[in-house]
Amino acid sequence: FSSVSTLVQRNPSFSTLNSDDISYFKGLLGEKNVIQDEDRLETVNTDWMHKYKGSSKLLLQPRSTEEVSQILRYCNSRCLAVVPQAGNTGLVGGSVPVFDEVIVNVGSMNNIISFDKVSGILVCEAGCILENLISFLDNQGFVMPLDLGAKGSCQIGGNVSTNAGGLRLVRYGSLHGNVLGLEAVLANGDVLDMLGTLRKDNTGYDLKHLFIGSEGSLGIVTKVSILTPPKLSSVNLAFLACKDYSSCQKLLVEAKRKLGEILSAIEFLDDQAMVLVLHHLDGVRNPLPTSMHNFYVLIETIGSDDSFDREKLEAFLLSSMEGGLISDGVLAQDINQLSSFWRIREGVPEALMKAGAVYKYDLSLPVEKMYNLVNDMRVRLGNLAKVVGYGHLGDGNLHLNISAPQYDDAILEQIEPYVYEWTYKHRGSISAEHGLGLMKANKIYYSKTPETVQIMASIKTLLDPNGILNPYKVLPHSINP
Ligand code: AKG
Repeated sequence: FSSVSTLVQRNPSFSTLNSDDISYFKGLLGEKNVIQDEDRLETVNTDWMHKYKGSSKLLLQPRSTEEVSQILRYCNSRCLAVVPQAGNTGLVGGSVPVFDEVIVNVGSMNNIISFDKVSGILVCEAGCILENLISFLDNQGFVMPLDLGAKGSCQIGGNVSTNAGGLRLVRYGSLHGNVLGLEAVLANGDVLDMLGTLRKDNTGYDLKHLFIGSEGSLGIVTKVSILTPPKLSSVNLAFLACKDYSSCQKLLVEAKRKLGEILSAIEFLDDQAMVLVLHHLDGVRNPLPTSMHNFYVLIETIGSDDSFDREKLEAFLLSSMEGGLISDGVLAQDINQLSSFWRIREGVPEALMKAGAVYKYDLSLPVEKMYNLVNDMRVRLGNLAKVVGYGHLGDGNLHLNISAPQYDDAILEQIEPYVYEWTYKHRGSISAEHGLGLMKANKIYYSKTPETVQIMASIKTLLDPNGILNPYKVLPHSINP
């Protein structure tokens, strides 16, 4: 486990649990939703990477907004710290306790409340698993504007709270655009009903945005309403090889111009990522096996006219091939091939997990500079570790992952603060889509000015004066002890 929590001190103003607290929660939620079993606690105390681990003694499983409200009202009055948790698939230590915070898991709140087939607006509870929402919408002839590798276990409340980006942001935009409304419970138990289903509403400050991406530090999101686009009939996916990063970048520019409205995803991985996927994931094979290429790019189109879309895509691929931007490529011929191509890109984090220790950086950078960081990092680390680059080419979002047999301070010293300084110098963001969590709370100044952070801290104090919600995360520890 990372030694990160040893850098933070437990805030002494938080109370510790006593038997009266447990009795209160049992009275409120029933015995079976108040969990003290060690095995169950081990799972919810530990993050997906097995890198961050808390020591919470209590997991609460509310089934309604009213129960969440009662829990928070009580915790606030007792000054008990709380970690809001959904699918616990986060990558920055944001969804697990640092010390003994009470875990409030919204997974039992998993009902779809309504779906309007005319507007495409879905209203559901925070604990709905993303993949279940995707399947539900598919049956209705619609799609979720959000799709990501963790869809089988991540939950929409967590996605919204972290403003997760995923594979189709290039087409549908971020959750700040797609979430039309939400309901959130504040630290004092007050329920903020902002569950609007309107496309347009300019009546004052749009406070829902405070809860999108604030990682449960301002309130617990309990319900969301989301605008979902109709499912279109024609989906195509090309798996392409490029000789260098400059070709990937030119391909992006061409794809945006030539595919226009049908472009739905443009993702990339480098050869190191491909090697790891082929080595660690069962049943995955390289669709372009004749030689190893330096870069692979997936280009997906979604449109409403199969022959028109296909013609457009094929013309684009032909001109890119003739222009030397693509060195090889293949188009998925059926749904199985389509998912096997996506499995390669979506499987990179899993392959890295299986390879050993991994240092993860999720950066927004100017596309033309993005891969220079991977090259610079390789020079810095030499044989100490493997440096892997992949991510959302169309969004300028690099996932820089550094893989080593085990965590080692000598490696970390080569990576940080270099990676953050590099990002700052290029006016990038140190968290494109994963949040700050515990990992980057103290690094916020690389991407935000002191004045901005101060306003954030004031908002935090206004909404959560005792600081009980997700402490030690998001804001720097000097402000948010
Ligand atoms: C992705 O694969 O798009 C992710 O967001 C995960 C990146 C990572 O594991 O570093």
